[in-house]
Amino acid sequence: MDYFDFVVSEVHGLRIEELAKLRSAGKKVVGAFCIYAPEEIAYAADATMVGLCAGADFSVPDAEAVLPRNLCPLIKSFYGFKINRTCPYFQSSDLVVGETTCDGKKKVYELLNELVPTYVLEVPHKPDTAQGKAFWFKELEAFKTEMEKLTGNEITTKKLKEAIGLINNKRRALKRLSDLRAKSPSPISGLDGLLIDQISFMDDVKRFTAKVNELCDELDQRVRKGEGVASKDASRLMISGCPMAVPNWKVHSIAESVGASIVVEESCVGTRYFTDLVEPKGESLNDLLWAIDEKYSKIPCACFTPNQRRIESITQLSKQFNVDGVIYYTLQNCHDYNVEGVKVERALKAQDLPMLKIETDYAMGDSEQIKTRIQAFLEIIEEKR
Ligand code: BJ8
Repeated sequence: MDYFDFVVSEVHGLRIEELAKLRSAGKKVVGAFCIYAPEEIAYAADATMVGLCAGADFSVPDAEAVLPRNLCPLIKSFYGFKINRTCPYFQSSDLVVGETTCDGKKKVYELLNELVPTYVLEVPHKPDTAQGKAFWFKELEAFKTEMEKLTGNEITTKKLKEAIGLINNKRRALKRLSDLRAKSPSPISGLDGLLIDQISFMDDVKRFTAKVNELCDELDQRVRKGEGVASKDASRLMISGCPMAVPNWKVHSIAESVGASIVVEESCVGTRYFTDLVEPKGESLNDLLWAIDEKYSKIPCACFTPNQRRIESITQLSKQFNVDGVIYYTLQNCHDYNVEGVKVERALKAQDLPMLKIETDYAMGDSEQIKTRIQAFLEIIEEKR
């Protein structure tokens, strides 16, 4: 983990220096908030894509001076970061890519555009349908043109193919790491697993992929020796819900401090990012764009309707990771994930799996209350066993 701990310690230092060097060499940096931003297309134009800061509480008061308070903390956090200019990734971005997922984000991108050029992708809300895919294809084409305009580089078939390979390799490495966490005992803590997923949006892609694979080689050995971070009978939990952007480690650190073992995150900072690869069925530029279309249409974000794919994914993951319970994690005022929790709870009940719903923000004021609730949840799981 030394490499990843080092990256986090230097997340506002060396990585920013690297981005500055790229920019002085004429390359463009594109910031994004959502895994619907098609990285493959940005990289094919020789741009670098980075995730923007959206997981800290300290920027929220600045945002609340402008935005309504009853808005999701993730949105307030990123808007505050741009107002107070404290996110160096924002400050290093030539363009920000937004998307029409939830209403809060969609409207705040209009305000963000007053502060930094913001390009908004229109995401179909029924992405799994033929119409949805056709619509998204047009958006991908438009995004390709936008990236070519920004960088001055033409996106050729060869370039796009290479970029798909680059990002597929990153997703494969993350999936490999995730699969290792399915072992009992899990060879790595949930907090470390989350940290690596978070870093995947900030670090240099090739270097990051190599380091994740190196770590997996080490973890393979730990698994062979039966070594784990938590005891073999620690309750294995899934976290499912809203994404946890850096430095949001609240629920993981609380849950693991009271003896739980978090083994999987059904989240965009987790399985939703790396489960599917872009798998072209042909060699032309159009074939490659359709393959990107296909992959992104499978992301089961709660903003979409209906979203049965997510329920199926949670069911499948609960079996693969042999979980004893699920913490359903939502950010305050996130209607999509809050409402979808009803269906998730029903599906888990049908499997006789307990679920604890935690709705919170980035402040630490409710930490003790969350701790008590998780402890009580672990006792319920213990009794069931
Ligand atoms: S694909 S989950 S990364 S939109 S900002 S929806 S928490 S109210 S982040 Fe997301 Fe893309 Fe979907 Fe994934 Fe709720 Fe807040 Fe909206 Fe949020």
